[in-house]
Amino acid sequence: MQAKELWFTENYCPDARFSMRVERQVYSAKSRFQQIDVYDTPAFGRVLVLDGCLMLTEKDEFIYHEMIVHPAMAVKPDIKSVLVIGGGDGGCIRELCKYDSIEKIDLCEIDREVIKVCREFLPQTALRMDDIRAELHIADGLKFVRRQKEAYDLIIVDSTDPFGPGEGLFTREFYGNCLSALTADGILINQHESPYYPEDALACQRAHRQLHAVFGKAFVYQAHIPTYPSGHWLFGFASKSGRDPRAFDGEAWDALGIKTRYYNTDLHKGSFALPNYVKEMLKNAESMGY
Ligand code: AG3
Repeated sequence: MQAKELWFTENYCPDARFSMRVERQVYSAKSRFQQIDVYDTPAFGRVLVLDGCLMLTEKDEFIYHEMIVHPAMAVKPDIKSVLVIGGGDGGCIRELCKYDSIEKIDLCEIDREVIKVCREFLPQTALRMDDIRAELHIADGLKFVRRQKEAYDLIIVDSTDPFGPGEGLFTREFYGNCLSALTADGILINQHESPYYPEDALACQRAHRQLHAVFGKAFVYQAHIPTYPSGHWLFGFASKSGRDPRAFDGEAWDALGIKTRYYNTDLHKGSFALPNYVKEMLKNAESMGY
């Protein structure tokens, strides 16, 4: 008899799922906040799953982490202090550490177990977590950011979906506190969910509506991430000055010589060009009531 195959499946909506074959389960435990699983898979390498949702895979995490960090850095090269909310896997820290100009990176992760597990099983993302500029805070991002005033040039919200521990990180109150925590020309980037499946699209609209209301202007850009729902993922860009992220000095960024596998300055410009249905969705969100 053949050995039984093991598969991980994420449910995208009641009628669509995504599966990958699992070679072995590396870790599985419930923390105070969520179920944490790590699997080895032939198609995507080692993967991290929180509460049944795929957070990252070794094969394609570079796309997400490059796209959540580099566009903001290219728009505002003088960023010195950064706050990452969530991101306990260290992927954002790794990309931020490519800039010598960054002086301080605070990471605020609610679940210390995520950091522990990623340090042990996902060195590919966690490897710069001990960089001298990085300081890890085990705290609720919602509360942490409330106490900060004009402290950060860049805030990156690297959260889970807006259910469970990440829920508060999509609210108007949170974005308002981020606005006060930013310096004069500071930038907020958030993972903005997918526009495709209905529930994700609604999360996307809510996030955009709140960001737009709080910052007065909010831009959205996209990336193709094979292992996230629908493969089409959005990011939000909002800044205190309302600057347009499509206006930036690409040559200056190229001159830094930073090595990336997905991001480049042509792609930067293109990533803000959105499909019509997404544009419409976001426009409708801006005029939705509160
Ligand atoms: N944070 C965004 C993950 C969202 C994926 N959602 C899903 N699979 N339903 C990823 C954290 C990586 N640093």
